[in-house]
Amino acid sequence: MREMSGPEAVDLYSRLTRAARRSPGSPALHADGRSVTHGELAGASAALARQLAGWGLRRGDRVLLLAANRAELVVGQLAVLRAGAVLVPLNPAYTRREVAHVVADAEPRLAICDRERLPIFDQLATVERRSIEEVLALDALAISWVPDAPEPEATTLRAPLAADDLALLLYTSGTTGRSKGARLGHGNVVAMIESLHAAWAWSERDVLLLALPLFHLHGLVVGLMSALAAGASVRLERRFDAAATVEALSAGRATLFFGVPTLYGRLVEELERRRTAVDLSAVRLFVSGSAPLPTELFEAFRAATGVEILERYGMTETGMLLGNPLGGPRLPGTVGVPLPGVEARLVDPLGRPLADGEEGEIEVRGRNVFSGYWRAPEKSAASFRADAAGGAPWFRTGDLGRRDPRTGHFTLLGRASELILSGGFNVYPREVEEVLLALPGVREAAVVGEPHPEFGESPVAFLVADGELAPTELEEHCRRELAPFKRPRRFVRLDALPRNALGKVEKRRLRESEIPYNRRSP
Ligand code: MLC
Ligand code: AMP
Repeated sequence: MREMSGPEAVDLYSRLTRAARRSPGSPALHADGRSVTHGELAGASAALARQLAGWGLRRGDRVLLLAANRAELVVGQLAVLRAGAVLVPLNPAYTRREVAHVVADAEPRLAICDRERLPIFDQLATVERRSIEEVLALDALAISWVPDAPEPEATTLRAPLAADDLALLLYTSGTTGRSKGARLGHGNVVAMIESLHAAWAWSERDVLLLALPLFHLHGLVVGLMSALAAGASVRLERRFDAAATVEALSAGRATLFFGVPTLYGRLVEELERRRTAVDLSAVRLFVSGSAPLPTELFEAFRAATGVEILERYGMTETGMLLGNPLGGPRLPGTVGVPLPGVEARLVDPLGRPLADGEEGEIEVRGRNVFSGYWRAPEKSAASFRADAAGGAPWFRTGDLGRRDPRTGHFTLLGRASELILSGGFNVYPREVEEVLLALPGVREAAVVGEPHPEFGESPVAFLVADGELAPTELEEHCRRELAPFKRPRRFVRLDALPRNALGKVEKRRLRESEIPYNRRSP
């Protein structure tokens, strides 16, 4: 991997706007019918960064972003980085309770959101929103699309940043039921981007069709930021529409497409529905990740298009880790080999390295790996393992896998934690259980993932309740407290939860149980 030097080595904003200095007139973003060049994007974000600095935004301040995919959101993200502040992106579908947790934990000084999301900040309790000094609607920001020429370096606004200065605080994981902020420094994100540039041969001629949300690492870093840093361009969609995607791809409007398996499932349905052959040859690479790509889906996509999807594996805490090769064989059911700059190994429960062919937990290290969770020193320490040879510590992914002795490809075998992956979004059983337990009458709750044809997995809730509990009451409660993808697809009422001799709920038995379907009827 080619190492960068100077501010671009560690300053994410400088890296993202390098193309504005080299080829300002080249296309950067197409969104909501508007096309913007790299120069215009840098100019708009520089102007907004000056406004934010004038308002008093300081280096290291956290800024909450709560918005749908749109050009103004990209300007807002870049402006925050340019000002030396920290991006805290959040799902705009989150409920009051979900937003409150992140606000209380990250203590942002500023929030920037879509106009429709303004009311959620009024719904927060005074104590929850005490850190927020201002909430700005994206629609009210005066964004001027004037190319940035006079002030090309981000560092004119502030002292130079170091590699471990925070760039992103991405809320993820939460075996305790509460999501934690993964602290990604400028150096981490630049390393993630450089690794993908090398692995997938990004060039300024690339056009990425991106319909993934910009509040997760996949859409934000793997998609948007990698593209901007390569001097390439992004066709940013508000939401995924299979028919429009097939139209755009077959019309040659993109060279790259990134999706979660759910999107590929919908693309295959659309392609099969059309019956006539569709030429997708303008797209040089289709990538899938964030959740397992079933082998049948890989084969169905190949049958419909002649194209092999490249499956890769990563995490919010680390960026992308393993991937099938760009040039070599893409083996379905595997997530390939370590990406440039990433070291990966398998260990047993005591942390002893395993031989090829043996099953264990995947551990990784590299400049891409985060420094820990926000204000959670114990959780952070527990997620790393010291290196026996005195080298850099290993991050414990919690994912189980095996490496094929012949091909060197890794296969994922499941997770050490109970995380449910629904359409590429994480659902933490504990959070859903806590929400259910807050409803009067619910005595015990256990949430597990069950296979779902479209989303891969979906949550199902097993409940022990006193007296009558109307299904509508449960649904209404979940609608109030949980974003749609976290809501249990069905509720099953039991007299008691299965427990082992130590009193721990046996989730495996629930997952494997033959309990009748009993849709939404506790
Ligand atoms: C939508 N719905 C979901 C859902 N997405 N339900 C469960 N799980 C999901 N993921 C529900 C909606 O609420 C709605 O319910 C119904 O499905 C139809 O909605 P839709 O409008 O068709 O959904 P859509 O907007 O098209 O969303 C589907 C999707 C989205 C696949 C585009 O889920 C998505 O963007 N997933 C990607 C998540 C992601 O980027 N993860 C990356 C994490 S980073 P109803 O009841 O209202 O009809 C990471 C690291 C790495 O993991 O390795 O990349
Ligand atoms: P997140 O916390 O949202 O970053 O999700 C990271 C998790 O997604 C990983 O720990 C994996 O369990 C899962 N994941 C990502 N990519 C893949 C993949 N290609 N196959 C299976 N699981 C994946």
